[in-house]
Amino acid sequence: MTKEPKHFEAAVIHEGYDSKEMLGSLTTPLFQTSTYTFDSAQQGERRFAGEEEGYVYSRIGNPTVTVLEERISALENGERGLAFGSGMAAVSAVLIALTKADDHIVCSSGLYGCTFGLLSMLQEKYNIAHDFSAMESKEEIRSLIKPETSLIYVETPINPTMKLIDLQLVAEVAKEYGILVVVDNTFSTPYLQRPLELGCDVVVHSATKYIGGHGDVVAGLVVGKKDFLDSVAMTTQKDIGGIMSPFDAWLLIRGLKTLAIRLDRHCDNAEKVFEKLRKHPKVANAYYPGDMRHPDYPIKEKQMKRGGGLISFEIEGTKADAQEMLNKLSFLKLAVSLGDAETLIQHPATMTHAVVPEESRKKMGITNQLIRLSVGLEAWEDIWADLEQALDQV
Ligand code: LCS
Repeated sequence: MTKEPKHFEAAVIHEGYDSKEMLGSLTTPLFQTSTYTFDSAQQGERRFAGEEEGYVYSRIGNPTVTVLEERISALENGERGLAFGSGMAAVSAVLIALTKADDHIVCSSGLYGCTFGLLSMLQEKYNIAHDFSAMESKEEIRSLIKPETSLIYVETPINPTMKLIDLQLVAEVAKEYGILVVVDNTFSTPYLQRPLELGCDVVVHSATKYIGGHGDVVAGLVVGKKDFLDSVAMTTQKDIGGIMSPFDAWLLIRGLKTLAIRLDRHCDNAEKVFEKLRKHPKVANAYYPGDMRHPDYPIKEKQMKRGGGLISFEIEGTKADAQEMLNKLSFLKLAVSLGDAETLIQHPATMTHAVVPEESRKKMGITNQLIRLSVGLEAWEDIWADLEQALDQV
């Protein structure tokens, strides 16, 4: 870009791409290529030695993917972005890059099921231990930090309990110890929350969700300081190789253009549906960070533009009642994933967080009656009508 766009709504459309460099093509061309030709053997040598800029092989870089990486980096206000083949590829590339055998990680007391699974695997294979923390005060976090603690890993809002973590508070403690804070910003996207601006060091995304927004891609993104991302690019990205395909990058560039307007609609709908849901007699508890009664509402006010598109709620009754309610839905889709145009609803204890042992699930607040709702872009009245008729039948 010759002139930087000022607003987020312009950046999601323009950042990282200049049509003048691409024969005037309005949309980003799809470079569906695995490799790149060299003009001479010497040029190939210079490119591999890093003495000359240019593409060499698509596991190490691809022009379509580069546009997405530059765009997400600008949106998160980072220095560099990297794209991966899934959110878990992004999370694992960062965690493996930042740890060595016998290290220790402090993490939020609630994590996506496969992130929990990855931490368990790191513990088993490399003795990288972890402790969960509610992160409600600096003292509590400090009490868990050991000499071998190499990072703090935070999800906020936490999947699926919708609890929030004060990112500035966590970043301040991490600075005292010279360790990094990694934040999974999947639920908020940079439109609603920008962890790097609050002092955190690395942001990871499952771009499968709101960033793609259309349920057609599985992808991951990482943003942070150039030095760290350069090292990830040349180690856990290049050598483990969980990269994003050019076509998926192309789809994400397209999806990102409408991120702001989609999220505004997701939030509008979630606010409306939540107000109805929390008053329904079959709903025992309902959790939405945009609700003033949510215990973490002050944190939402501090760091999130709006409450997001996800709600979780507990059915009055048992696991069987929760499953019964899901079976009674007529057009709302019973599926994992989130952030799509379609409203998606799922049962965390037996689906997204089934890999988490029951004891740990209980500590995280994932009961058998808990249901997670990703409020879609349909008319909220239609979403509520379907939920209401299903609840009425429980
Ligand atoms: N981080 C969070 C917060 C997630 O919710 C997910 C996936 C991931 C990372 C991993 O991303 P993936 O590799 O799937 O792109 N969450 C899912 C969920 O809640 N339902 O289905 C997948």
